[in-house]
Amino acid sequence: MDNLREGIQNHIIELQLEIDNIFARGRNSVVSEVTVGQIYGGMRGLVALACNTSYVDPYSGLYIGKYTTNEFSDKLPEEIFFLLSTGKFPDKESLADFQNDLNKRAKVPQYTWDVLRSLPKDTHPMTMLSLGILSMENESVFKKEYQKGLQKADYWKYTLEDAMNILAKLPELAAGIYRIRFGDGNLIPYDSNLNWSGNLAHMLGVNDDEGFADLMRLYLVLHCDHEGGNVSAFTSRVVNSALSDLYYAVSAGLNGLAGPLHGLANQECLRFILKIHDQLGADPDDKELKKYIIDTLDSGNVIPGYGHAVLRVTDPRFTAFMNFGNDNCAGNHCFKIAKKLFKLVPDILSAYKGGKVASPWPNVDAMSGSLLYHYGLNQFDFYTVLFGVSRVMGFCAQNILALGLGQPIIRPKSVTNKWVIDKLDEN
Ligand code: NMX
Ligand code: MLT
Repeated sequence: MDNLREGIQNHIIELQLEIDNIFARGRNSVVSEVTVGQIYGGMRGLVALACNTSYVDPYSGLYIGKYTTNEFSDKLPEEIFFLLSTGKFPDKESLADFQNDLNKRAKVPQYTWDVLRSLPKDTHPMTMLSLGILSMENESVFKKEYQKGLQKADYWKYTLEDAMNILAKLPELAAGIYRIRFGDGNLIPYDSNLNWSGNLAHMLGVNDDEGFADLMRLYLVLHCDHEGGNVSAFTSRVVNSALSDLYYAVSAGLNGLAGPLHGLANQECLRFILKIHDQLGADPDDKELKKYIIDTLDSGNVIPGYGHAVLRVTDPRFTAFMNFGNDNCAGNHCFKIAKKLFKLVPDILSAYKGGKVASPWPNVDAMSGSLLYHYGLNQFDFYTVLFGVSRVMGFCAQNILALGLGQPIIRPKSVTNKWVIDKLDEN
């Protein structure tokens, strides 16, 4: 992985130069302000972080570097990790070198399997993923080097080592979780002739179809990163900013991803679709489906897979999944219901309670489950694990770059109501 390390090193130098120039133009310049609404409203829309792995434009969606979602969605996840962390796609040789390195590190230690097999049978797969990674924390190269006395400028290099060790093990870990939790517990061996996503598809043992392997590739590409302020990436970065190593930081990020307003929405979407199927049949008419959606809202529930804290258009990742579905799963009943929901939900959400929903459009989670279901991966409790495997690439890249740039511990200031009242009185 020499080329990856060198690519990151060069990227850190470029980014540092940009930051130096920004600081030269005015370290104390005001570029954003905070409203009372934002202080009490989850800081949505507040610009208070820099993240150079990816950027989410409210109207055109996810960019990695200069590439739009459409421009990178045909790549391999390994190429995406390279892009996230170096700002460039790898050439052939760098890709092969990176993949070889992943192969060498792919084996999950026996003690992790022992931990996972000792859990209650109905443990959520996201708990197993987070715990599986945390169980390996003792392997952290960063931690060992830090204890020996590591220079700050080298933090990122050993964090990269940890990232490689974690990323390499994710296909085996995730597939093993699936087979322990939903199968007979026998693990399918890793195949070093396959790439990262190909191995995951193979070791799940669900489907040998090439379409499924391609869906895994697309899935792991599309969920990789979504700038720095989302719950899981931000959590991971905050934890790592205390110099808790990447095992702690990744596990923490995954714990955030496990919430139904974030990554768990993908399992909730399929649950929602299956309920519609059970109650209204495979081909509900628009009128009854509209009523179902409105009843769901009136009973105080969200429509999973719709809305976003940043996006204000249909998520291009949703569109990429829908295009895949049109090409590969057009006749599937879940896919058809997901498409009907796309036709109806935005108008309903736009009009709901005077338009209080900021974005009525589908996000990444609205379609992905139907595609997995089509290929026989129908245990929807597992879906967020796949989201997590992909999103760990973003956590790793964000933390490596932040450490490379010498970013300090994250510690924003909180205030009391009294402070806000006094401030308002002053104005
Ligand atoms: N269904 C019903 N109500 C919604 C929805 C939705 N899909 N989206 C937003 N709202 C409500 C929201 O609950 C809030 O209501 P209240 O004032 O009563 O608390 C109101 O609209 C305003 O919220 P927004 O400002 O539009 O959205 P916010 O930025 O707070 O939250 C989400 C963003 C993504 C958490 C929210 O849209 C949501 O809960 N969506 C459904 C869950 C989901 O799909 N999450 C996945 C996001 C992507 N990911 O993978 O992480
Ligand atoms: C996403 O992938 O949509 C998220 O991580 C949620 C977000 O960006 O807020």
